[in-house]
Amino acid sequence: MNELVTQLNQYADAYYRLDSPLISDAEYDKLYRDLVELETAHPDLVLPNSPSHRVGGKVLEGFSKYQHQYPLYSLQDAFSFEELGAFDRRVRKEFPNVTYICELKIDGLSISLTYEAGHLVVGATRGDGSIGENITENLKRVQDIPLTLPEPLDITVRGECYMPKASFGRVNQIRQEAGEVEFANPRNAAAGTLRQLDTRIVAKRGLATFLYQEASPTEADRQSHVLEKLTKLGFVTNQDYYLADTMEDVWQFIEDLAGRREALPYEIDGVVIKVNNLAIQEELGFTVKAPRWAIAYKFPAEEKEAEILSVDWTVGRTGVVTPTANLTPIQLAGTTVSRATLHNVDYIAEKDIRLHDTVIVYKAGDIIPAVLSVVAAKRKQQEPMDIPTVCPSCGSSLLHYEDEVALRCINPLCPAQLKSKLEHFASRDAMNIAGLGSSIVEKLFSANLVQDVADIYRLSVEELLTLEGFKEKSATKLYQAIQASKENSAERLLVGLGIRHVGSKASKVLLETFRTIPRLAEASLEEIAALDGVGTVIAQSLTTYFSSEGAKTLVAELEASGVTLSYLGQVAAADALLAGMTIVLTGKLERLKRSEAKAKLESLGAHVTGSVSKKTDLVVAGSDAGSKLAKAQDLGIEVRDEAWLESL
Ligand code: 0OW
Repeated sequence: MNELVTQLNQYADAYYRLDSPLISDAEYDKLYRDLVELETAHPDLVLPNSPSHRVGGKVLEGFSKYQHQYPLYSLQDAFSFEELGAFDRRVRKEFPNVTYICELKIDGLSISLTYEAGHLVVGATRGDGSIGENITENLKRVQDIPLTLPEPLDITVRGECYMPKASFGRVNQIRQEAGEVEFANPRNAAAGTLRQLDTRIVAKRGLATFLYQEASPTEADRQSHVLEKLTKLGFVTNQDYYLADTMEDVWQFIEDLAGRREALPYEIDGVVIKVNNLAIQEELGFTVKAPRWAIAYKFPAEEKEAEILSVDWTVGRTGVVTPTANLTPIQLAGTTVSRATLHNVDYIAEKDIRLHDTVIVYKAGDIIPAVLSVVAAKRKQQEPMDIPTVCPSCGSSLLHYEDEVALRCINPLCPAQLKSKLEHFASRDAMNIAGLGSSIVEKLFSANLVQDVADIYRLSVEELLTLEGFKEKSATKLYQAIQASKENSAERLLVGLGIRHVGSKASKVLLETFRTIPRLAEASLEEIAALDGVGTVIAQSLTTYFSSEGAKTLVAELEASGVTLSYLGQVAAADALLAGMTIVLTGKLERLKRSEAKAKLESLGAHVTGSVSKKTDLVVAGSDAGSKLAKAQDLGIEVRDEAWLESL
């Protein structure tokens, strides 16, 4: 067995990692069959690095959540040499002799691999950077990911999982013949594949990886040595990197790369420029979201011509009126595009964009397409675009402040704004009120049952029953979802208030520090700005918001309705065992009291709630557990028992 496993892994490595097969597929299959014969005869002797772990089907119920031991960061973006220059000046101010490593920015999705004693134990997606999904079984079917390392190391590594262009072509060919929707691009194909619950599908999709980081502590002194170390450990690293002394060198590499990008066997969307010296990386540190020692240069997006057929003006949550052009349909970056944003009135004026103009449209990354410029030579319409003077939603006059590019409706009772505010308040990353989406908000609003978010908590089942389409069951369900949302930890409420620049990351940091909304409301600008990764823009936005009468009233009303205004999560260290996990306790516990069990889970950073839902990450079930356990099993949620809880 040892001999066969060593041989087969060597052949697989040569085939998948080094792209240079040593034997024919038939010879490989013959050896593989011999191994499977032995393993079937002696199942207790199967080796951990046997290739047989990579095949065979497991159809999972769902993916359990995985708490990353080391957070995964995103990257600042740059779209021009000037922006790279600004980044370089910031870094060089502190470290004049800094040098960079330029790595191709693989257009796949981030993965994290954790090995214990040299065996792969967890493979996970990035998720939100601290909680991802456990997709170990799928990643074992990515042939170039080693199941075991040449040394018995405990190590966590990060990289990009992607679909090579050749695999992408083949996969879409098969989908087309099967009458299935084709993937728009290799990135979506890779993401869709790793989301597959049937692992056999993953094995056939020909995914690959490039590893680029050792997340656990490393003895390496520079990024280029990290890549060498990862290669020695059997990982695939991208050797098409470049060491640059100056940003001019970096730009030279980028221009050279732009010329050979199409010829690469995989898609890239830019270049990741990192300070090569790891000690300097350590000094520069991170913002809330991204390292200060790296930047991603993104190649300009693909562009196409189209005609503007008409323009829609929509009022958003903050009262900003946004113009969107309806276009003659075009193919752009693999998708059909028939709408593109015109950004704002200043942009329209600046570019002199008119109705029926032929315009250049581009799509940068995953953001929605935008109109870039007018093809003057094809101009038909002489009249400039007519800009609305009154709000399309409430008819009040629109304002265009000097220092702002946007047209604004400032009517605090503007229906469009109030509706968007309500939708945002109930959305997934905010109060997460299931069932309170745009259509229900529309009905509540036109029935004059709600004006602002506090009204949501005054709704009764009887009132909900008056809405068209609501029956006893659905009205009660929505009512309960609203009531349950009062239990949310206050950072969700803070997100729900829709304060500009205050998203879920900032909300978490703010409430971990200030603990309650009222305390945050009275915090000074300096106190808030002093928080790591928060800064003055967010601080200014918060102090302005909380000083307004409307905010004071709203917070008081929410408090009166019994909405939680305090941070419930223990300030458990980010790497606490259960940090960020939503857990439900059910059934009778033999040895622990329910309150003790709840306190223990919370001390490990968990958020314990009363009802099982899609948001639940884990259920701890004692004896005689009833409907909640059944629901957890239906939803494929991980279930643990009391003994597990005691073992923590
Ligand atoms: N896509 C890539 C790539 C790379 C990480 C390390 C800390 C922050 C960024 O090829 N070569 N190197 C890094 O370095 N990240 C990459 O991709 C990132 C991951 C998440 C967002 C980007 O895609």
